Amino acid sequence: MSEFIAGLPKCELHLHIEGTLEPELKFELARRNGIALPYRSVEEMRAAYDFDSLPSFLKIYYEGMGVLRTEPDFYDLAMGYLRRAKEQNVRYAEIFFDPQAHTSRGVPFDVVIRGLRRALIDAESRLDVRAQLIMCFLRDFQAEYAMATLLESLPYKEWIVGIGLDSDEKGNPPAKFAAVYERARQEGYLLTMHCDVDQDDSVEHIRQAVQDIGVNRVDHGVNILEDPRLVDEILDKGIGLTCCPISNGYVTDSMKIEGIRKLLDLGVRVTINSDDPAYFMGYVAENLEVLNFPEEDLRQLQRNAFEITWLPRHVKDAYL
Ligand code: ES4
Ligand code: ZN
Repeated sequence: MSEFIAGLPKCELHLHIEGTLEPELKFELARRNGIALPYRSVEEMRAAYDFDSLPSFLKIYYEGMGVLRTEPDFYDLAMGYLRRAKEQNVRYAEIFFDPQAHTSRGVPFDVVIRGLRRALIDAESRLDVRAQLIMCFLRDFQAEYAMATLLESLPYKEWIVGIGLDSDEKGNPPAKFAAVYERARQEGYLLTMHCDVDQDDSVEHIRQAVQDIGVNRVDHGVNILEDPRLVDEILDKGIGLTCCPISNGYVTDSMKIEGIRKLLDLGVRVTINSDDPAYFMGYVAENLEVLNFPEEDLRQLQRNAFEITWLPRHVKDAYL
């Protein structure tokens, strides 16, 4: 790890908390909850992480989170991530969570959010790492279930800064969730969504997200380069992209570093993030490392990240 990257004050905006579940904690939670795992060791578990596409990754990701059952489980998950964030000099994070990945298997919404929220509060006072939560809907479930989840979240609105959309994108375009996004906007949530790399209709999905839904950010979104007019539009609107090179390398044939380079050169507010670090074996510092960019570019990537955070202007300015 370069000293420069280690020392750089960092900000992470594309991080699935369930994707930070390291094998060691998975074993600990399984033991605590009396769940049998089909692996005998951390090494065996990691050896099963042989995904090469989004669906093959998602299968292991959803199976893995079955050990998360109680409020302390979610606390330990988030606290584990925030401790690592501290070690990497991450000063601020916006953290995705997937409530439906838990409610769909019988874990109540309030168990999930109370555990995560308590970790965020403790991390701020004990570690001086600040974070906010973004609630993601699973796009391969029906829009009605997303809407019901949105309504279920309203009593906890003060603890959630915005919404996102993730999981399997094939056949699940942004338009499917137009009504959910409209209601979320009315409730005061900020809006982002995944437009994963190299999907069947990547550019059309980015267009829907930006023009029809009116998102504030796009998660991934590197394929926007295929449509220069859309690039101009996000430049005008100041929309940021949260890119994840190591993740790209797992779910497609490339980390898309050339594309990230091009977006940066065009002045797009591109940022570097880790996505699912426990599965892709790299936190944010490792993702910055693989780029091999000059120091000034790495500084610019962090300026972009703090600039597009969903923090009040004066708080943002204190980081910049
Ligand atoms: C994800 Cl890499 C990726 N893509 C879509 N949804 C996700 N949820 C967690 N990781
Ligand atoms: Zn993601």
